[in-house]
Amino acid sequence: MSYIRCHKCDQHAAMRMKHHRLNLCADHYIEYIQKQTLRSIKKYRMFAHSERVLVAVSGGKDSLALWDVLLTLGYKADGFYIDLGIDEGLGYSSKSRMTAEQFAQSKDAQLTVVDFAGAYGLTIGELAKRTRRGTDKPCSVCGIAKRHTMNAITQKGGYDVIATGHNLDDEAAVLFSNTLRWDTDMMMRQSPVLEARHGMPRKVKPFFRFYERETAAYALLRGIDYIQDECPFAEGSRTIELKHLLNQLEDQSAGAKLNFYMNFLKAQEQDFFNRDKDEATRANLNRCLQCGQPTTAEGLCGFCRLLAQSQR
Ligand code: Q46
Ligand code: ZN
Ligand code: ZN
Repeated sequence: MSYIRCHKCDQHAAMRMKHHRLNLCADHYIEYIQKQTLRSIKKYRMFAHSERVLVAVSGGKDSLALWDVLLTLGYKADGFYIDLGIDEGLGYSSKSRMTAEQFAQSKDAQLTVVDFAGAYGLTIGELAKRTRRGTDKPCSVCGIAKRHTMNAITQKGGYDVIATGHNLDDEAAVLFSNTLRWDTDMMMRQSPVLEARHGMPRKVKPFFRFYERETAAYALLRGIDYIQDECPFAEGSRTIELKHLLNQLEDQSAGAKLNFYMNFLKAQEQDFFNRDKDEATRANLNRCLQCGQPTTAEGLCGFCRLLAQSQR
């Protein structure tokens, strides 16, 4: 019987990557993902083995796979999970929290869990309703709250860097959205590494070169138990629409997404965008009077304003 063979050994190929013209068996695929992650970390100087990394964990495949790879590569990686209290429908937050906790336990790794409602006295949904920012979806409030909480935990725990599981599909969709609007300010800031500045920690995305199906395959082949459901509010989002369009392009031309994003990074390196202007904007950041985090606003940062509004 003929079957597709691994390019490195004679075993049955568990994963086919058309864009790289590479087929690998389970063991070689796992090794490939780990080595490529290490390569990205080193090439983009994301962090060193001596530094403490905080992995933002959602309970999904990308963040758990990333945590698994970092631990396997010997990095000092702890996890961080925010329980947003999104329990509409199938109990998304409860399920994802349990999944993250079980993974941490199985690896004997440290996971910090922040119960948003416990910390701030209301769930994300309630915060959105009270501040009238998103009556049907709390996403804009959720983004602000997650960023704020993540920065706070990084500072409190003395971490050097935050690592998130964003993959190529995520990054290409953001780039596509920014390009459709020609939002050059946002495009200038999109990068696998955002350096620490003005009190904000360094943020890195070690999986930025992997397709979503590649991180999913890694999680499956490593036997990682992850939550497959998306947050119920993600349904019908603009990002998902853009991902579908990019998938259509990819179907017609293998590697389209990778080229789109990697050539963008190349253009950035060649100073396609004016960095001086971005530096000037960032140099003028203020400190929030309530929490001390950097903000473009005068007085309170976006998050502290939300909290203040919710208490009125
Ligand atoms: S922003 Fe919106 Fe996500 Fe928050 S409410 Fe859910 S879908 S989790 S990435
Ligand atoms: Zn092999
Ligand atoms: Zn603040």
